Amino acid sequence: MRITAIQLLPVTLTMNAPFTTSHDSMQNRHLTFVALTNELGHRAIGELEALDTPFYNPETQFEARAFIASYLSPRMKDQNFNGPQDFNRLFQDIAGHQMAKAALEMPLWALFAQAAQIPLATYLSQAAGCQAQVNIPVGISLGHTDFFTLSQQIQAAQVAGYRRIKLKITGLNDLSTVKRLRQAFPKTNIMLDGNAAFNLTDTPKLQLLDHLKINMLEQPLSNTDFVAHGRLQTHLKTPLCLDENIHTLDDVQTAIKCQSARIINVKPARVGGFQAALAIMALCQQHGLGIWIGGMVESDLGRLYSQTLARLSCCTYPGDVGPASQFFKESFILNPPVLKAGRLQFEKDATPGLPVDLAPALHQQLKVQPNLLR
Ligand code: OSB
Ligand code: MG
Repeated sequence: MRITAIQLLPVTLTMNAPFTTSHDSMQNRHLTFVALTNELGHRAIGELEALDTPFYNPETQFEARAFIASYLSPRMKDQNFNGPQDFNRLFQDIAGHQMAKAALEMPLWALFAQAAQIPLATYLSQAAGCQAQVNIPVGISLGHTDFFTLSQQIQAAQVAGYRRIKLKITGLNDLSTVKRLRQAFPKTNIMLDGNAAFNLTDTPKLQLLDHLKINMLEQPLSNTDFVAHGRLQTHLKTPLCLDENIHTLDDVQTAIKCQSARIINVKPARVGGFQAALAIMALCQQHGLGIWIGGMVESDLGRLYSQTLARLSCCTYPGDVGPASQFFKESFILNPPVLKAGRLQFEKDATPGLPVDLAPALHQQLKVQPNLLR
């Protein structure tokens, strides 16, 4: 397969409400659609998931967009791909830039699935050696805010049927809010995401969580520290989950060696795409680590990729892959999967590739968008 055209389309989405973590507060979501066309005229559209700020990971939306335009796209031009795995062979010498790579790699998988005349979910499940499910339980990630607002949001999430609720915590002060929320919602499946807000000296305070039946604590400590997470886990019954630490398969090996976590949040964008995500999921399975698919506040179009990955039966927890309407009013596709009683519903697999009906405005914009490979 040859990629004959690559188009980049920057978009800005207005958030329903700011999404706040310990790293930053997102007011608008800047994204870049990456449309790949092959010699058969098939098109698949990926999305660059880097944030505006370099706090969650080193890439930023504006720099990664420029990197795709100046470096990755020209190198992709006229290359022959025998399978989606050829992507990583072509780019293996480039250190890092996982989100930029993923924006090109994931739609390439969709094009190969289309060429093979099978749905992307089936194509991925064959590569992974597990089943693609027709509907999946999902969780929701609630941004940091006050007790009263969170109480209302948790109630609404329960009405929608979400299977677990992730609360963002930004420091020790938030532990008392978590305690109050646990009292108000004694039965709710709650997990916490620290987004690197804590350090090891907080261990005695974090032990409070062991009494609050918290499902897991995601990334409490620094973005790069595997040893400290391993130490913290020896003092906590609450299982730790890693997010920011994991950029590569090697990072998962390190986490296993240091016993830094019992669960891995797999985000295909953060690890450079589907091939790396599948390798990480296989390694987690081998070592008995839990797996779930995380989100990057994607548009409904970009979210389709993480939602498709989350259909694989090797995922052991509900992911942050619910409808993007949680964040935005704008919609780029006409047929996003819908949530019914906390389960995301997918079409009975029929259409090859990643079946998307583009919203007319996006369709129109791609007609006038410059082709980087011209
Ligand atoms: O830490 O999981 C995170 C969003 C942006 C950056 C980091 C994180 C998040 C989320 C994802 O919590 C929420 C979602 O997309 O549903
Ligand atoms: Mg996280």
